[in-house]
Amino acid sequence: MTDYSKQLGRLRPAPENFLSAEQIAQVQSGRRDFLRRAFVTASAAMAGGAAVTAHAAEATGKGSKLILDNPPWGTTLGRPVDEPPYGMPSKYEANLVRRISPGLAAVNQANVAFAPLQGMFGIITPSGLHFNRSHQGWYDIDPSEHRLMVMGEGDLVRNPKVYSVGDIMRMQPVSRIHFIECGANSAMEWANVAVPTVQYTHGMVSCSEFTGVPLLHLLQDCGANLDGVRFIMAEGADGSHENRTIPMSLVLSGEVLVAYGQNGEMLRPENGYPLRLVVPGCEGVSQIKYLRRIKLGTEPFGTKDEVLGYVDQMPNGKLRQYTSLMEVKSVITSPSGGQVLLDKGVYNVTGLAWSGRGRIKRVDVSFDGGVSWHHARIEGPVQNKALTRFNIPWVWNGQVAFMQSRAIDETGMVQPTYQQLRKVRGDFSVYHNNAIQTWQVQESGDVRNVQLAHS
Ligand SMILES: Nc1nc2c(c(=O)[nH]1)N[C@H]1C(S)=C(S)[C@@H](COP(=O)(O)O)O[C@H]1N2
Ligand SMILES: [Mo]
Repeated sequence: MTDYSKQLGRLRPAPENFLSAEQIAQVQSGRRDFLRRAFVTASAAMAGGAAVTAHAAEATGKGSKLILDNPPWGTTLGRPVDEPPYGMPSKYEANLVRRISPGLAAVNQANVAFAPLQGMFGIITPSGLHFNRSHQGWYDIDPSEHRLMVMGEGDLVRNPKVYSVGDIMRMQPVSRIHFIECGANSAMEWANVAVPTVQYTHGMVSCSEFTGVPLLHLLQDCGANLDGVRFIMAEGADGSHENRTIPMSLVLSGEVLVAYGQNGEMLRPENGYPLRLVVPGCEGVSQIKYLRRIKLGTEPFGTKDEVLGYVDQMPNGKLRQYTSLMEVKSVITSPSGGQVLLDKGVYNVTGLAWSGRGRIKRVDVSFDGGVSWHHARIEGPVQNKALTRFNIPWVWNGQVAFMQSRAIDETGMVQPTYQQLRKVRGDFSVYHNNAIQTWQVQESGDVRNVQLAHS
């Protein structure tokens, strides 16, 4: 194998991931001058997802001092182990946060905060960075005052019940890793608005280990006539009273969960505490937060959230309804829009792939805009309907490049190009954009969000 270590490239994160002047001042206070520059550079790089600390230290010309000197943390007593009682990320990571897109102009409550995909590793989204889409703002609901009702049309449910959170937590739980993606993820790209970073192009997807009870168990517990039910309606307790129709076939598969756990602790309030529906593979809007009601029926319910919105306008002017499956998709998360390749050499190109139909089978990566493709290395074990991490080394020769990733799932579905997608869907869509993303690397090393005419 080639030894790439001597030609290792350096990556600068997206501008917004640099620490602000204020934060830099914080870092500087109480530290010796020569240490500070190295730290600021290194921490800024880490906030952007680039592991270049060694280079950052060298760049200041103080690399040897940093390893030879005994710094304050090597000569003093550290902080008490029980402070703070709930741990937080390092203060040097303060810029890796959720953000509202510059491309969206809505009030803050009824908006969406995007996850900073450019700075994450692996497949689990830290709960504090899970994207947050709330139509009416989020709430921190007292779990002792929260109830979930299961009922049905006619005599579909023999014993309609009202459950407390405690009732549900007493049942046999399962824990499963799944992605949640808003149907409107990458919506700006339909109009080729070219928002600057992967946080805004793809940051409405996140992935957690959810713990809860299969909804099927609750229906059985209520004596539901499982053969007679064809659709269920799920409704949230928040001001938007989000409600959606979900096909009974998904519930019967056992995959739909009434979840209370997220990444080993209770759900975060922003993500639906104390109960949310998890509908693996379906668009985010079906995954009702603050879940308060399940109603069983025989026809789709035609709720406000599937009539007024979440429909796809097709080229012939007709509106397509109930398209809730999230198709196979992937994106390179680093290097990505707004980041800068600081010199020629080897980079680890990394990204995420997912499919609402099941597991990811393969991810191909191109550096020439889709002319030639290389198999990326997939990090296993690959989970069902979950984010999947891919990596591939790449030598940047200093010339213009067009980076793309193309995912293929276990059912054989292949992520389409924009040309292929627009041919079927036309130009009026908002939701369900799973097209191949292109990042242009310019000669300067700047990475930009572009769409190519041919792909
Ligand atoms: N009760 C309720 N559930 C909701 C919403 C909401 O506003 N209220 N937003 C929906 C939408 S559009 C999405 S994309 C997902 C987002 O889940 P998250 O905020 O946990 O990322 O929740 C869905 N469930
Ligand atoms: Mo959404």
